[in-house]
Amino acid sequence: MIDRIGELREQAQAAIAAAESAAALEEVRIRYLGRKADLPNLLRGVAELAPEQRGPTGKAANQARQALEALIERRAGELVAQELDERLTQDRVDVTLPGDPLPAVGRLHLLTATRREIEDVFIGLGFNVAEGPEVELVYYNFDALNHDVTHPARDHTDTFYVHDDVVLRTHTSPVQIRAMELQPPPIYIIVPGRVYRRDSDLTHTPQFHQIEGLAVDDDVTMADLQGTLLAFARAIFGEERKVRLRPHFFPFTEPSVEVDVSCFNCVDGVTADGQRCPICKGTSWIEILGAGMIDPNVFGYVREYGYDPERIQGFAFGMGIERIAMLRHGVPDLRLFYDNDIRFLEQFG
Ligand code: 2NM
Repeated sequence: MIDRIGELREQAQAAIAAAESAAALEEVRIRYLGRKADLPNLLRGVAELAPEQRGPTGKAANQARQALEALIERRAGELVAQELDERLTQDRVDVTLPGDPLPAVGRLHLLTATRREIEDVFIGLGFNVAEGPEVELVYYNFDALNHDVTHPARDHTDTFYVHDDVVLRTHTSPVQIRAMELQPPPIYIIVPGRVYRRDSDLTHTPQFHQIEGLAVDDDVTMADLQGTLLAFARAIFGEERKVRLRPHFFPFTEPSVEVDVSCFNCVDGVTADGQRCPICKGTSWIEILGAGMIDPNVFGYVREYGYDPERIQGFAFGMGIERIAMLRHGVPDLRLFYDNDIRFLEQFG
């Protein structure tokens, strides 16, 4: 009998040590110390033993029960501590982090993203990027760009005058005159930047953004202009695009053209759902910029810097960044660029 008690005690000890949860430990307790378990049964059977065996057997069984109860209590304590340990590890909070939600990551404004994409296209074609002043001399903004003294853009109702001979530039072309003063041909530059005109309605803001281009070399022709603009149109509006040049007038170029790109939103002016295309207004063509061959009169203003009107020729072009971005992304209202409405801004960049 005493041997049996020792055996049970050892089995129970091993089971207690192996219990990995409070529930498992409770099962062990019931199995070895519960009402129907072997050890309590043995204790109840002590009365039937021979008198000289009752004392030692009862003592051994009681010791075993007390020892097992103590072991279970200790194991239960270990499990509680272990579980707390795990919870604390899992629920660990970095109290050094800021209490507020992390600030939202910013992004580029659609106009900035568009300007950079256009710049990248022309950089890929060998152009450099030049910048210059927004407050400009009338000489650079108009005179050197072959604007007659009677040209309407010179009017105080069309242009912001700072002084008699100082304006907020109305285009970035003056930077191209400045660039030609600093560098003889060949020159291949694009000029992005803010420009200002006294215009304010649904489709005009007094300040907007342009990118102009200038290429001057011995043998630059209108075909080079056309190929350059075709590469630009395909990079920005899709590889399937065609371009067409229509005659136009600009003071600083002769001949001058307006440039259309084939519509990317429809086939022959009709959209996939049978509507008249809202982008090209059903015409299949979208005007994207103005361009032309530099008028020799413009080179006359920079002759002494190496631009002999008799020997060199070049092309120039200019586009509105707002217009390119609106066409490309279907932006319906120019004012969205300047309202700073996060719901608009978050969609781009
Ligand atoms: C345009 C259209 C046509 C242009 C001309 C020049 C310069 F300085 F070389 F004469 N810069 N940009 C130009 C020509 C700009 O924008 C619609």
